[in-house]
Amino acid sequence: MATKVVLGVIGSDAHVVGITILEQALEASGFDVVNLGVQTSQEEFVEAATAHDADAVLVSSLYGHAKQDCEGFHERLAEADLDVVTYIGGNLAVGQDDFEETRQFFRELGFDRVFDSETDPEDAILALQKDLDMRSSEDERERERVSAGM
Ligand code: B12
Repeated sequence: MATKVVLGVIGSDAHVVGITILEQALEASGFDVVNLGVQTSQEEFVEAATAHDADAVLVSSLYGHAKQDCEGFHERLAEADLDVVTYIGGNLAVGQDDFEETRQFFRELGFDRVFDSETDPEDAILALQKDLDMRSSEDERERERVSAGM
């Protein structure tokens, strides 16, 4: 079964080109993509991830309000009992003078990886494949521990 990825632009942001490119690149790499499009609320991400039993949620933001738009996002995912890989990318802060600070901010919010606007979609896809492989081998080890009564 193909890996399912939910993708969207969060908040009131209407920049559509980046996620369209990401959608195409993900599909070309064999992912099953649910593209929620622009101006997607946190609730819509959570509902789609639940409805499609997503493995990963990819959030895009270009217009400089990602920090506000993403506050509480991971708490909502946790409330819905969703244990998914989460990435965010785009133009994540106004100005983006120090991307390391921006990366740190979003890592602390709970995103597994944070990408800037220079990101080559192929690099993000390689990272995603790696993170999902790692998760499935951790799950496998956990199942073995449980069945061995450990
Ligand atoms: C085209 C454009 C618009 C168009 C959008 C048309 C459309 N429907 O898409 C219009 C004119 C509508 C627009 C409006 C606005 N825009 Co505008 N826009 C741009 C512009 C020129 C290009 C964006 C683009 O399409 N890039 C091409 C795609 C391929 O690149 P990308 O979007 O960056 O996506 C790539 C990466 O970022 C990354 N990526 C993106 N998301 C994700 C997510 C993940 C998980 C990963 C891994 C990677 C990833 O991968 C993508 C593919 O390579 C940029 C400047 C620029 N050069 O980036 C400004 C820019 C994004 N806009 C900006 C602003 C401020 C606005 C407005 C607020 C302006 C205003 N005052 O009204 C409004 C916002 C409206 C809204 N509600 O969203 C600012 C944002 C500033 C900031 N973040 O600090 C920018 C950077 C311009 C600038 N230098 O000031 N905009």
